[in-house]
Amino acid sequence: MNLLNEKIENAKSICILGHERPDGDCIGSTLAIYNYIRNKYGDKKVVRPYLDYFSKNFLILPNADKISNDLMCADTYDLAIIVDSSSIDRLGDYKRYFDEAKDSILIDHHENNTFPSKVSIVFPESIATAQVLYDFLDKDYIDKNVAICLYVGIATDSGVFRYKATNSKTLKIVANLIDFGFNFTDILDKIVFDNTVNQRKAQGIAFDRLELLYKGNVSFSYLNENDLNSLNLEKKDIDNVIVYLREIENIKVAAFAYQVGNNIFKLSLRSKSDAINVADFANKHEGGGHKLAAGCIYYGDIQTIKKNFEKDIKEFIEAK
Ligand SMILES: [Mn+2]
Repeated sequence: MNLLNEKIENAKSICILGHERPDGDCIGSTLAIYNYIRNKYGDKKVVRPYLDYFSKNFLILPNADKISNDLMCADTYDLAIIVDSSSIDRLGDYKRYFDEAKDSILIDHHENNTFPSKVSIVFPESIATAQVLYDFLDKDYIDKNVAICLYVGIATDSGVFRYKATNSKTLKIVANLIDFGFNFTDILDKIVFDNTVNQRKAQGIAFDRLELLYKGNVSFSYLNENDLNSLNLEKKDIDNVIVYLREIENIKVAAFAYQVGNNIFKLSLRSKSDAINVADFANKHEGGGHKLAAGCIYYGDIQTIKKNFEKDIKEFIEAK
């Protein structure tokens, strides 16, 4: 029995935790574990997944309605299982459930993971936490529900099987998962590709402001709070803008800035080259992430931010 299964076996009550603003990998991995424990133990264990608010697209995942955003639950748990989180602050206010749990285990794929769990299972070469998780689940208890959740985790974190860390192992696992017989194209439409009209309008505004910085090496655009308010959108509704900024010819890095406060913007970064590690760049600007996908913070009005970011990214790329 591996460590994950051993810890689940020995715990009567379990909470599952992930990072703030959870993405498809985080939500998929959380629900894969939830459904797996239910398959294996029925109602014999207390299992509570806690995540921050997420896009309603994910509510089609099996038992997504069991995810709680309650920060005030008085219960403590024998075991906290943490997914997809590179450091303790990524849990946000849900950290308290980890602090109060007697035991903990982390499943993740972020390089330089600093999460202080009792046991850490981290495979940075893996495209998704859901891919790491697949190897640690007892195959007898993977059913269609678990398979759908793992599939969504892998599909979303790999940019639907296009990003560089996607490999034959990823696709073999995905082949095993779709053998459970779910409509895997329909799920991708509903979770990844379909947008609301206002999301498309926000993308339109961002495309209109698209600029190339640093001699065409960097694509850059932004949305501010007014844009979001006028379209009745939240931050999570514009997560995919960076995907399109990356899909521009001849660029090395894509950057998308979105306002999170007065003179504060978060920058999503994507690199198209292994030689440019945007996680290293982000670490110097109050952020972090993966080699090819990271995020950080800049201060000032958008014109100042653009100027400073262009100078910083130029220096960073030229130092390589
Ligand atoms: Mn992930």
